[in-house]
Amino acid sequence: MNHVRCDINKCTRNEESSYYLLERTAASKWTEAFPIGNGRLGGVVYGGIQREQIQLNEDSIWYGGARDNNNRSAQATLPEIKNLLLQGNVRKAEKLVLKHMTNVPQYFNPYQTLGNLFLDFDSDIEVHAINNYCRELDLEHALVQVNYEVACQDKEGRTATKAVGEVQKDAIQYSREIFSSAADQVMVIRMTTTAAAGLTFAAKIDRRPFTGKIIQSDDRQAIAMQGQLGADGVRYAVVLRAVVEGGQCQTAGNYLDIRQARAVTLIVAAQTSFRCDDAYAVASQQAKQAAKVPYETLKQRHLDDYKPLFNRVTLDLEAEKGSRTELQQQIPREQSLSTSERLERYRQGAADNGLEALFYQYGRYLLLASSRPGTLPANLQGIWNDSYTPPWESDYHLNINLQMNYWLAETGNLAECHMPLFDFIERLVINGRQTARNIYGARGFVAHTSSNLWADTGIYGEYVSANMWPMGGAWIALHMWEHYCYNGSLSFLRERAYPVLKEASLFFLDFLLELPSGQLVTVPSLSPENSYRSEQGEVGALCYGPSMDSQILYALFTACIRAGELLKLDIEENMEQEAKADKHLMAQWQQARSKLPQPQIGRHGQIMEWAVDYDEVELGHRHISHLFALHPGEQIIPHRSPELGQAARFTLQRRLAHGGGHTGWSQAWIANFWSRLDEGDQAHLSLRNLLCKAVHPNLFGDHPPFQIDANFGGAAAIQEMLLQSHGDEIRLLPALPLAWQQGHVTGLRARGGFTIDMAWRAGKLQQAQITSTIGNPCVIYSAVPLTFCMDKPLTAVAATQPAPHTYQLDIPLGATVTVSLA
Ligand code: FUC
Repeated sequence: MNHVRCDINKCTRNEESSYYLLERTAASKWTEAFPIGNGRLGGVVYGGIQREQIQLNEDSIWYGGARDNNNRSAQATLPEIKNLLLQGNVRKAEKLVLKHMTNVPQYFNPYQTLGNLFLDFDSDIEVHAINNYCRELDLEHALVQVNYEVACQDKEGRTATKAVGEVQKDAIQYSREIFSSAADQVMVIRMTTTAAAGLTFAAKIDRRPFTGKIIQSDDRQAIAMQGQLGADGVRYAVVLRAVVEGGQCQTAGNYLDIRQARAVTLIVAAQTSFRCDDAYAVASQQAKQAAKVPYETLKQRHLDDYKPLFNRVTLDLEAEKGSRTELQQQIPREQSLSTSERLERYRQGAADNGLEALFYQYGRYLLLASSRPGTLPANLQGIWNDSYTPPWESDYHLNINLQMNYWLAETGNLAECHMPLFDFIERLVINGRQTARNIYGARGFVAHTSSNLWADTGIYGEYVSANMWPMGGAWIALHMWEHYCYNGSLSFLRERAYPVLKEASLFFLDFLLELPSGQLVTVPSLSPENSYRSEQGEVGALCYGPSMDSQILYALFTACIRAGELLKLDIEENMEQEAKADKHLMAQWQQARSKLPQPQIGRHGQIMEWAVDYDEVELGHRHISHLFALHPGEQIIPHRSPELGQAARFTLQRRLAHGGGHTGWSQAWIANFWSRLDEGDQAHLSLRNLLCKAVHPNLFGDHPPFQIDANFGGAAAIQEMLLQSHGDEIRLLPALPLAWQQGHVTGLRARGGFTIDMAWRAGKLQQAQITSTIGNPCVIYSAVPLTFCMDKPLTAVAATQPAPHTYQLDIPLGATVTVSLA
């Protein structure tokens, strides 16, 4: 370090934020680094002192081009496969499926990292000279801050050492602030120091060993990397532009060479040919535009965009007086435990309700950072991936993972974040029509277990016990119905949800096979990734009529029927030809639904996973697909069908007793199941297990390895513990665990069009405020008596009681009703 004059200057901080991840050392590995994103353009920030590394992602960086993945020999072989399965000849059927239905091509091409941004600082700071290092991911502002100070040397060249938190008067302070802006579609890295001319560094972007062509801008203030992801893959460009205050910047070889600056703003822009013809032109234009805008304005535009979305929901799981968690909450931020220390203490058995609330808000943060209108949906890793060959290609898995990514969106008041999924589903419909026709000779659309950038719908790869599953499209289509249930938009239902639901249903009206018993079943299919032992002693996964399929179809036909009823009302007077034809579909949906196998209780007392009460091969299997009816479905509502509720409870216990829940997402789903069974303490235990065993130091979910579904599914479970609204009734605090004795939540949304705030104390509802956003009647289920009061004019609200424990009240659009215990 040079001798420089140091000013006393406190680290620049944002106004205090309640939700943050904090560390006191730079990340030494990717899963310690902090993720940022604007839905499309993401980064994982390490916070190094000599070298800063930001690993970069752009959501359309997928290797290779579109492929026809429909095995053309499928249709001819399908009747034989069906017969074999009906006769219990599983092994032979699986061999035929491998050759004739799947395996074209043998594997997917992956979603990949965009590369790395490296900043190599021109200084030789000794480690002991660094003080007060702090790296923070502030969820309320969606930015990473890195702050540290460097002790000045005395005349003999010695640097002063001092205690943590102690501010040295003549220390030099360094600050970095990094965010990815949805408003300006760029990543912004701001660096400042209190030393005059204190920032000298070289910046480069690489993609080793696949680094593209590096080009320099004419004004020598920017470099860019351009390349293509395989011969027919997308072409990409990533641009790095510097705005330097009080120093110089020029391009030098592959670097931006920045010298003696007081402050520097770096702008990163990236585009691919998936969205624009000339990725370089668009990215460099975006970077140039942003570079003209003062840093504070860029930051303000980012905050104006982000904060209103994030702040819609607050969650405080206050600790009891005097508990260790409460003490932790009172500690000033400077001295508070780092996130990894908190996690470690939690793992040792300490309570930390604040950490659980943080995990909830981290889920919402990650959804905002990986899924915004106009982007691709969040894949297996959201948008964050540092590899060229990530696990499962970091694809879209439609047999639980992609769905789980969006369980949080509606109740968590981030319905906009659901939109990329709907755009994607509409692309699935286009490809899925071809697949339905080519593979099955059926109408409508079908999608299987996995998909990718190109929204492929065929049966991919060699792993038959996962991929020969034609239900991905039907399940994911239900998300569009769910979106309608929350916002009540008939135009969304008519123009977007209904066409998709209808086409999903058309496929099954053709594909379902009628058994001699009269039941309609799917075949060939499977219960995701689990296998069974047949009566003939064969072990396999393929079968007819797995329970999950029937349950998904029950939900699909129900959604179609309800959508049909709603839209008929809406369009009756002027019914067009197509709508008239759909009238006939109503009858077909009703009939098909009535012939689906219902959830059945097997010989162990469990919900049966298959149409036959087979033995499971892996009793603790991570998928618990046959409880779809409990969650996210609503066919099993325990207080309405207690026997099925009990069987569902037993199914979970049996899975867990045999080691179930060993992956992050599986544990998250289990927490949701327990919530639907009103088992708050069990749900909380699952959440604890998730945080203890299945998160990385940066709280990324761990499958292992990193998979983001556990973040979203775990956060969804937290809100499911606090509020449920399936089965046409709202339930307040249905699965509150003992550990959350008091707390409050604001801004959660319920189906039917309500926004709900709640406060509770001593484990009991203190007050809830329900605001109507549509004007629908509000039905509340509560085992304890409730009273209701309207805000304007302040009047008691009379509620009818259509059924035991059920209250129905009219809340005018925009009005708020306060609910209290009677
Ligand atoms: C499903 C799961 C696996 C993994 C993969 C991406 O198929 O069975 O555990 O999560 O998706």
